[in-house]
Amino acid sequence: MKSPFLLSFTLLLSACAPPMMDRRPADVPLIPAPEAAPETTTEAGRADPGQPLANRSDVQAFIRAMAAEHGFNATSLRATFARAHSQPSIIAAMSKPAEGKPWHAYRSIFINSKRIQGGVEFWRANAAALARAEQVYGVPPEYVIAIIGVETQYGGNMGKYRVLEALATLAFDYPRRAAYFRKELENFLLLARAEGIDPLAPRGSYAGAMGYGQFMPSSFRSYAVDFDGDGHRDIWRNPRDAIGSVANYFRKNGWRPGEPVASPASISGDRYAALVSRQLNQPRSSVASLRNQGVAPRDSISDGQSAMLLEFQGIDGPEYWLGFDNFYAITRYNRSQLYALAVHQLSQEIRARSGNRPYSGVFSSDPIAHAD
Ligand SMILES: [Ca+2]
Repeated sequence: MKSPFLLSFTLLLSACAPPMMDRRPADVPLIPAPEAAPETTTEAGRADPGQPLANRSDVQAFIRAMAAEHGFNATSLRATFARAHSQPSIIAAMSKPAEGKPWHAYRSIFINSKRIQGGVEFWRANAAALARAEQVYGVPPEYVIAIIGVETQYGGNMGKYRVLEALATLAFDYPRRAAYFRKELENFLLLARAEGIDPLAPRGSYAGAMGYGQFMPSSFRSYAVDFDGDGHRDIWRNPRDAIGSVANYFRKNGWRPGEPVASPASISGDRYAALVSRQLNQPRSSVASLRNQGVAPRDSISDGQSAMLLEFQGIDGPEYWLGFDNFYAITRYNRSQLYALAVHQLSQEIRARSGNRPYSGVFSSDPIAHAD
């Protein structure tokens, strides 16, 4: 696992840090933490959208560091930053007030006929690459598809910001996450050089997430693969590379081939309430021990499977689910139980609509209403 993730996860657990911005779905901002008071900035560090980034002393210091540490040509980097500007709209987007959606509202954004149909079509169009990704990485097609569907509507919404400007804006004009985004900017310049891309060309989200699966630059460098062997890792225009990269990300972050993801749960007695897992932890109880405490999967799941009890706010009250190790693996992609359940349910809908058998015999026994 790459270090920014470890760092961010540690910060998340400390409960005082902002949420991870890495793979936020483009159309559903996760909840930004309340804004900290802006730290004092140097004269040169103040946002001035009219001024090219290359004119600022903090950017010039960054360029010198990139030249010293990574052998970049400072003159050409200055020329690049001379054509880039800090974007106040990005700071505004990062500073939106916190807004949490209950599960039933979150769900309807992703589990609807448009997103399901898009997934069916994406599967049809990319069947060979998806099948090969399952062979190589052990991740079933519907989960790779659901991730790409939730993140970017199958590539339809990959973000309109220049990645360089998004990362530089947050590295130099957003003090509370400056260190993280400075590192991502560094990773971005390194990947652009390695791939032979003009750093001004790639587009992404306002937080610098890129391509079909919305990879941050550090994720790109750790997990992106050239899945069609053409010599380029192109997660922006090449769905085959995007598919291989998402599957590789999962495999490297704990996906267990052949194991289930989640199951609706039945509850009885009064011991279940204390068992609800509200943190993003690896499941630690066995299905057998949960069963002894009044919590049972509605799908057929082996007693030895590790599980955690999850509670979601449905329209008619709480819904209970068991999440397994692969549910936890999905939260490595985006640190949210809502996100992981949306990916799981969307994947099952896509598989069902594609006329394929359910994965591992695990399929929600509950009819799922479609909110369109
Ligand atoms: Ca390729």
